[in-house]
Parts: sequence; C-alpha cells; structure tokens
Amino acid sequence: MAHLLVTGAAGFIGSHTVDQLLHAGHTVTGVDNFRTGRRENLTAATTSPRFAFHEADIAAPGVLSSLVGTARPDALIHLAALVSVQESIQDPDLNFRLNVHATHLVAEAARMHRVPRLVFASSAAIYGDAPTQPIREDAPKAPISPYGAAKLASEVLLLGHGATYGITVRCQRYFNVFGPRQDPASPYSGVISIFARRFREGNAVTIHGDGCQTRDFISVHDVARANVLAATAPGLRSGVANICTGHATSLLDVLRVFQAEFPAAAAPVHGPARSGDILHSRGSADEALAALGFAPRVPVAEGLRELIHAR
Ligand code: UD2
Repeated sequence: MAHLLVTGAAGFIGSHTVDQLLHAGHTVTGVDNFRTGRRENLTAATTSPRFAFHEADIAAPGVLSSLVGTARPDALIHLAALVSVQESIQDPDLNFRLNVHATHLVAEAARMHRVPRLVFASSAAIYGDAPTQPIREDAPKAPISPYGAAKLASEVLLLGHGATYGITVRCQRYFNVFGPRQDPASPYSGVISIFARRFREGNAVTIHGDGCQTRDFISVHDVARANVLAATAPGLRSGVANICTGHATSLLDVLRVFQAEFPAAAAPVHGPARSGDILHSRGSADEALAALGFAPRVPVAEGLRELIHAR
C-alpha cells in the first residue's frame, strides 16, 4: 500500500480521489484551503484512520515543502487549482498564481523531498477549439483562456522537472467531468451540475443554442479511478493522457435523461448560443488505455441517474 499526498483534497475531483484511495487501502494526506473545496466532501474520508488532513494554502511560501517533507509520500496528486475558466479570464494574475506558480512549487517540493511520482490535473482546455475529432494527445495546443494556457504551462513545467530530476509525471487531461459534489453555483459551472440543481428545485433549465452541441462527459468516479491508477500503478512512464470516454453526448441527450427522471418538470427555455462556446469536444481514449490501463466504466446516462438520486 502507498502513501499519497493530495492537493485540493476537499474539491470535487479531489474528494472522490481521496475516497477511492482510502477504499483501496492506501494512506492519504490531504490538503485544501477551502477556497472552492468543501469540508463536507470529506465527511467519509475523515472517518478513516488512514486519512490526515491539513487546511492550508499550497500557493503560500513554504507550506507545500513542509507538508511534503513531513509526509514523504510515494506520490503527489496535484488537483488544487483555480477551477473556473471564467474566473481565469477575469483575474489572469490570480490564475497565474494558483495554476502556474503553485504547480512550480509542487514540482520543487517533489524534487527537494524526492517524491518519485507526480499526477497532475490537466484539462481538455489546453486544446482550445480543436478542429479534428476525436482529439488525440498530439493535437495542436491552442488554449483560448488563461486557464487553458496555465494548464498547458503546468504540464511543460512538470514534465521538464520530471525529465531533469527523475520524477515520473502523469498529466491527466480531463474532459467534461460530472457527478456528485460538483458545485453548480455559477452560470459557468458544468452544465450537468446546473441542470441537476434546477430540475431538483423545479426550475426550468436554459439551453444555450440548439442543444446539439456535444461534449465528452465523464463520470467523476471514472476520473478518480484514473487518478488512483496514475498514482499507484507500478512501472508507469512519464506522459500525458486524455481522461475521457471517447463518446460524444449532446446536450439534448443529457436533457432527455433528466426529463425521464423528472416527468413533471418545466419545459426548457431556449436561449442564444453562449459566446465563445465550442460546438463539439470529444477525446480519444486510446492513450489512457495504453499508458494507464484505464477505460471508463460508467455510461453517461447511468452516471446522470446516480447524480439525480444522490443524497
Ligand atoms: C467549460 C470550460 C471547461 C470546464 C467546463 C466545466 C471553457 C472554454 N471551458 O466547458 O474548461 O470548466 O466548462 O464542465 O469555458 N450550457 C447550457 N445551459 C446551461 C449551462 C451550459 O446550455 O445552463 C451549455 C453551454 O453553452 C455549452 C454546454 O452546455 O455549450 C457545456 O457547457 P459547460 O460549461 O458545462 O462546459 P464547456 O465544455 O463549455
């Protein structure tokens, strides 16, 4: 069994990753400053004697180095981030501090304390509006937000550190992740989290555009499992991989699942397409299978029904 240090442990993806690591018998040190993470996401984790938690800001000087020096983990899973694309556009300086500088601090802490493996939360946002589908890892990188640019810069920083100092680095390029604990607070939150809240509260949802836009929606349970594999599978080499299903799901497909579960729901409102929206995004899932042995297991409709009936 391994000891993992997880940054962003109280977040949406972080808390599910922590839960799966503990379930598999590993020891976990979690850190989060609750900027967007939530204490209640760790309700299950905190009952485990193999879980230690630190409330701290990893972007502050010295914090991470001290935590890593004490924990001496077998791998570090770096999921702490400024997670909103919209916020990165409004405050690119904060985006730099939380999504680039903090990653450099992670790389340095790993170097100084000889952590052999790093797993990083990258994003399909590094591809921008990719012309060719499915998007393979070697597709052109053309981010269209400070968030996407920071994720790309972080990959380069980590892989550079990995090659220089002998650290195995796995960059996980998540596509559209959905599931329990995702925050629906802003209009720019993931569409499925917004739909879940509105259907539950009996409010109409808004479809921006004709609803035929497609995304590669992947369950957070699959994403967490991909993180566990990247952090603990023996003999991995450094590299990047899309974490996706390889399938396109339209917004209308998503809507139909919700409508079947809420037959009395108000009809959706159709609004203009959101400016800057891309029409289609679907990843190639081949590299994750080849490099990590990862294949998604949760069909989108099943994941949606689980989310609808959660809690
Ligand atoms: C955005 C982010 C992505 C990630 C993701 C969250 C960009 C470029 N990318 O991608 O990085 O943070 O969000 O999952 O910003 N929609 C509606 N009604 C709603 C909300 C959304 O029709 O109430 C549409 C939206 O216009 C888009 C699609 O649903 O066409 C998916 O929206 P999203 O915000 O969940 O995801 P995406 O891929 O645009």
